[in-house]
Amino acid sequence: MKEDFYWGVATSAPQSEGAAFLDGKGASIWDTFSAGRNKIAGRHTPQVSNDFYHRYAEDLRLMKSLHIPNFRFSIAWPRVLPEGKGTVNPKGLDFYDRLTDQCLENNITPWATLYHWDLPQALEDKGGWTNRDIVQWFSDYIHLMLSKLGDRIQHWMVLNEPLVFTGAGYFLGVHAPGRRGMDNFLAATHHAALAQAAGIKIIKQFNPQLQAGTTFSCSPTSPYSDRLKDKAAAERADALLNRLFIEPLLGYGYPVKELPFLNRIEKYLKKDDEALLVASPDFIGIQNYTREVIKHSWMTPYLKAKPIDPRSRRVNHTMMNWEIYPEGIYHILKQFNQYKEVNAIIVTENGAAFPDKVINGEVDDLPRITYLKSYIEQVLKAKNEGVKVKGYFLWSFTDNFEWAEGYFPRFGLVYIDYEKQQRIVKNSGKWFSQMIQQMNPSAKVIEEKY
Ligand code: IFM
Repeated sequence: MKEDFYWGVATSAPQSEGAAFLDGKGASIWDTFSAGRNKIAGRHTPQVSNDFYHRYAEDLRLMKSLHIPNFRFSIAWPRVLPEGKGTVNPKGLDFYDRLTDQCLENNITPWATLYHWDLPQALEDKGGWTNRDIVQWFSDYIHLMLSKLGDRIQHWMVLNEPLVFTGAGYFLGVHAPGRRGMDNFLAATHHAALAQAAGIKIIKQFNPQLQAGTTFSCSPTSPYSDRLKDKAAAERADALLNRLFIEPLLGYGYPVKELPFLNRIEKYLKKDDEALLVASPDFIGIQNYTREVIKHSWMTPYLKAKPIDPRSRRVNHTMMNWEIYPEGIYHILKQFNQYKEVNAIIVTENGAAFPDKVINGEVDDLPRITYLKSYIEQVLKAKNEGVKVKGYFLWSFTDNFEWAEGYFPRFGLVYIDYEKQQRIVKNSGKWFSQMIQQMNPSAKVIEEKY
């Protein structure tokens, strides 16, 4: 990693682009899922969102005016391969070509995520992540994108938060594709773990100079009480939330000791899989928003552990009902830093949703500034203590489609008036811009004036 510290903002294709059925794009599982009844709050859909597909040039100029030097976006697999494999959509490829060039023209470094949950529906119809063939389909798609953009995009992330798309999408059924049950979850988990390793290897084989990474959702877990049962429950939750995907990648295998139900994954294992699960990423992305306070629970199948709601604990929380706990990002950075195989950590997401209001053309979002300031301080504290954290990307640049919660939660530095497709830089956007100008190129402790 060349720079001292990468400051940036993050977003994703299915949450921002809109243009869901334009210019030859195929349907994604989120297009299908959101068409179902009672799946998404307010019956919202990602069809138009903030129309980034048409407004990317304007948005990148705004980003430049805020002096944001790095932009993490994702590529919509069904936009470039409408059926997930086979025939390529030239208009889809052309969009990412133009987006990349526009980033570079604005002096913004593009960081690309290859999979941010928008699986082509045509592949879900063949079993999606539960079908082992997905490792090959995904590998072919990665080759295609590298051959198109590998000359200009240096930083690549293979998967976005695999635990969330397998857990919410294939076990709980609350995210697309809406499937449930342990068998679906274990199959999807194993194939996603194979795909993350394959992706990293493909990027490095294509060009060893490229930086290959992948991202993980993570939340430190604290026991609800000093009881041994609660402590053991918190450890199990930690294995599920924080270790399930990184440990096989680094060669430790799945955390079966803490999570015996993972033994059933053997059903999907083939000869050589132990080696196929392992790769050497140049960096890992961690995505932290909160912590989980965990209590033993006989009623919760498999895990026997449950998170205790922040409201009942009477602690500050965001609109997502996630506890505001800045020390959590420090602890989780320390935890991931302990893996000796990890060379560099980037905070590829952190941010907060609050009920923003436009008053006299302004969005005075002080709670978000307070949240960001306290979290960033903890990131820099970890860095100053020697944690290999090399960057911080804020989620998100603009308000966007927040999955099953629709457009209600707003995470952006830039407010979107969806009706008029108008952009208003929130006070947090101005704050973040000033802060990174002061900090770049080297990360120091945030000065008091912020
Ligand atoms: O919006 C999501 C993103 O897609 C993945 N990480 C968490 C964000 C906030 O929920």
